[in-house]
Amino acid sequence: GILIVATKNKGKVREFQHVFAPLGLEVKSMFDYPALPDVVEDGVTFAENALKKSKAVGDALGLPVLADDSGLCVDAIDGRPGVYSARYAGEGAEDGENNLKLLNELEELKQGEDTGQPLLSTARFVCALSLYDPANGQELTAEGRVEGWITSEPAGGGGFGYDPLFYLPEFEKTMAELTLEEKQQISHRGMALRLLTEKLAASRQ
Ligand code: ITT
Repeated sequence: GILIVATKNKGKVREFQHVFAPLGLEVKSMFDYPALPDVVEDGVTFAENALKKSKAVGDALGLPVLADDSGLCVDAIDGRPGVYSARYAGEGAEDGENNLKLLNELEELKQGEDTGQPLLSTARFVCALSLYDPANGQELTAEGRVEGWITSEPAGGGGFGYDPLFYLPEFEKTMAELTLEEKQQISHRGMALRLLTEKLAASRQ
């Protein structure tokens, strides 16, 4: 079978493939449907944006669609960038530009009191998933999160986005230093996927 994920983020696609390929599901993304228009993500919550994406693409294709809206919430800057995580340094910004902007902002905050400490603020990754089936209008939502710290010493080549800056004290590693498998076990996306699977099973009983 196939699973359509309403995303243009290659990092997300890789993580969904890692989970669903062993189950015999081929993951299709918006790279496979280039004619579909971009969805405007103007919701104020992750869940709202996830539903906008699954609904727009699901209705356009007439097939069940999974969507992921996610981001990084940093405590020292009042939870930003939050739902603006993908475009923090501007529309179409690269991961590196977003990461640099975040580090600069946090370094500026502690100007004058150089602590020499690499850990700049507590933070969390949040992931909202929405599974929408246009055949019956059913929508399932699940949210996952993971707590960590923003480090001024980026590390790791895995993952995507803010992963090199997201330090996990219990692993003494950043998210980008984990394997796909390890990230899946602890990440906001992994948690949301497990919750969604449970909800899906319950809804089919
Ligand atoms: P789609 O909307 O096409 O799925 P996007 O990248 O625009 O792709 P979002 O609007 O959900 O997706 O923004 C999510 C951003 O949050 C993403 O671009 C990263 O910067 C960050 N992010 C989300 N999950 C992450 C993860 O697991 N690791 C690192 N950064 C993550």
